Amino acid sequence: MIARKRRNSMLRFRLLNVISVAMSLLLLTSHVGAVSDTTPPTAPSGLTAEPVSESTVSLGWNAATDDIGVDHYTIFRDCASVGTTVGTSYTDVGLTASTDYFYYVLAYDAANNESGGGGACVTTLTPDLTPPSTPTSLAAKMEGKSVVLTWSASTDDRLMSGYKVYRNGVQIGTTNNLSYTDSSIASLMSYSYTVKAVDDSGNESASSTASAVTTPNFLYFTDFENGAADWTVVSGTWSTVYDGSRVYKSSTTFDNSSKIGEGSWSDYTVETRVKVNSWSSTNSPDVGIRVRFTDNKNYYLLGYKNGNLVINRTVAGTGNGGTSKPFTLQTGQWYTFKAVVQGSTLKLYVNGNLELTRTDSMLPTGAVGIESRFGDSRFDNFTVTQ
Ligand SMILES: [Ca+2]
Ligand SMILES: [Ca+2]
Ligand SMILES: [Ca+2]
Repeated sequence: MIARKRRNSMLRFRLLNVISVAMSLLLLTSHVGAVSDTTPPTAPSGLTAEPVSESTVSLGWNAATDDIGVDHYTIFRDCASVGTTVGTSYTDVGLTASTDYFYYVLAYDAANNESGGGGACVTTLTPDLTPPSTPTSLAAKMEGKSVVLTWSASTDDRLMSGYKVYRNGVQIGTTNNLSYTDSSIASLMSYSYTVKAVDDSGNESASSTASAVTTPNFLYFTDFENGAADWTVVSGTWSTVYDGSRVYKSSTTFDNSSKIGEGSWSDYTVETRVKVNSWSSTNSPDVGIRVRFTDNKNYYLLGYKNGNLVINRTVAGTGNGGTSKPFTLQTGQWYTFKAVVQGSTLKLYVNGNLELTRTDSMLPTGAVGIESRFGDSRFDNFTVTQ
């Protein structure tokens, strides 16, 4: 009943409408007096056909109406039905690139009365042979015992799919984001990272400019996901709790400290994420990293104490004023504290900024640890490197 050639489609479908209406009238006439539904739905109008890709077309139309109710729509491609739906859209897949297709949609009621309908022509897109632009601004930096990569977005003439991440030329992952965390790293390694962009058709961009890191010697690392059984609680009470991930939490009493590592250690860098949820007293509360930490009477504290950043020394249980500067530590906010001890030089960094330096040689060696007084303090990603 429907001509196969796409050209003259409008004329052809006007003819189809006429035939359809005539058939409906015929059906009506032959069923006079019957209670069954003999009135077909109105024609679905406003059919649109958009090429989504080289092999996919997206169809949409306005709902038909019926005296009883529209039951479903059937979608025809080049005179053959390709699917049915109760909605007013349809995605036709598995098509050939750069090819013309002709669609029409008819509505049916429960008695299978068929509406008239108009058609629409569409040409699928040519194959996407153009790769995305090359990712730029790739930067690799150490965070805890991971390398975190960031880069700038690529663009594509069609649709972007994602990114492939390579380390020393070997693909290590894929992502749809503009960052990637490589947690499978070892001490004293040189890693060179590159990123490629991939589009929806699988075309790959050139490799980004490489960004390299040399990893430090990791003396110790924990993200506390497996607890803290290897730590030695020196004072107070500590537990691991969930706070975005597992973290190591102090009690809110006066003095809490916990220790890890070897008493023979001398020069190293300690880095940890730290957050104080709340203070339980204004009586000189503090939180920070202990280095050259032998026992609760011999250590340096690098951190926050009562409105200041400090590098304090305690020897044989006696503290001194140390080095300090005013600092506002917001409760409920994560900070990164870093303590660097080399010989007699001690440095405190907060969020990557060098805040305090102190020279002192009274404690030459000792393990590392953390301290919290009168605070609900949480620690995570505790890293000791050389
Ligand atoms: Ca009907
Ligand atoms: Ca492309
Ligand atoms: Ca954690």
